[in-house]
Amino acid sequence: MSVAIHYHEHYPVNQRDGMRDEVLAGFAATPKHTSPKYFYDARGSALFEIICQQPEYYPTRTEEAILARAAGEIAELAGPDAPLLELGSGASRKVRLLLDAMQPCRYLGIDISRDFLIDSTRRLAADYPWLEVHAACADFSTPLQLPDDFAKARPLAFFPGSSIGNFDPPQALAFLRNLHGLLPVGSGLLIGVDLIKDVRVLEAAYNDEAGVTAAFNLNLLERIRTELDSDVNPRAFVHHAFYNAAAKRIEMHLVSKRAQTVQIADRCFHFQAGESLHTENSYKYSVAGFRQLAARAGFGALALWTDPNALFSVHYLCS
Ligand code: AVI
Repeated sequence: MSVAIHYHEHYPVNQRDGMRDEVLAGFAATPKHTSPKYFYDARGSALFEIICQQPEYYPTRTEEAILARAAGEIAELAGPDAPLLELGSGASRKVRLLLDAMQPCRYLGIDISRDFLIDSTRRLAADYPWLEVHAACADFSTPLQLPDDFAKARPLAFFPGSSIGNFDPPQALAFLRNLHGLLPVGSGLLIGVDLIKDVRVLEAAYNDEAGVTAAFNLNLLERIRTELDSDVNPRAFVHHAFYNAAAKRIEMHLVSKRAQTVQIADRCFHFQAGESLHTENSYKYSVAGFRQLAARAGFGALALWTDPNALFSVHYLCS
């Protein structure tokens, strides 16, 4: 079957230059850090999908169960003519629950990982022949622009997986404000948000037995090595993830096994033994805490669903 996908290139940034400059700045900073968006090359995106299937990583299956239960109500709240837009669409599996319930005429998937986006929108277009499928390769942590068909209607924006938690609170607020400005009045935002819970459950989710999260974290160094002309050796670092209760976040780090100097694009960076590169934060919220943040961005709370163990929340916000 032939499928029509409309590709949008709103963000003609030179991605490799942007990554090099940001990685160099992060390695030069104290403490050393990198942006989690650089996890998602093709291998990183594939590893993330495997993380989502690990028994310890509860967010994916919990959010899917919530969406399966709430899909009918969500479709009613969105209304019959709402196009669907998905931020950070990844493998676009959860969105199928919404497509089945809403039967929208148009879908736009936005993701930073181009090949992954193309694959997943192709699969959607093949499985939903009645759906007009659009794809935009973009970094949704920078200002976005919607294609006309979406900007003129009142879309339902879907931001699943608690990806909002990978922004620091000021960035999360800026992102939500930007999204609020982008969505026409009367649009909805359906957003998955991971909840604060027992530290053992949280830490197990980021330290799975099979070592997939460790491979995902270390793949960042492999990406730097191959894409940025670097001699960094991923085997000289170890994965470390823990819950920082004061900051309400899981922190992921790559800890240097020994004193070493790493070269990236003609610059040298020294690591002491035990020194870490901070690669990700994953903030956890209370329902009230997240509603406050959303309200500061201009969103009203319309509906909320959680699971029986209060592990995860899905908020329906209105702009
Ligand atoms: C994409 N994001 C919401 C995941 C999270 O849980 O913060 C990324 C992740 N990092 C390690 N495991 C999963």
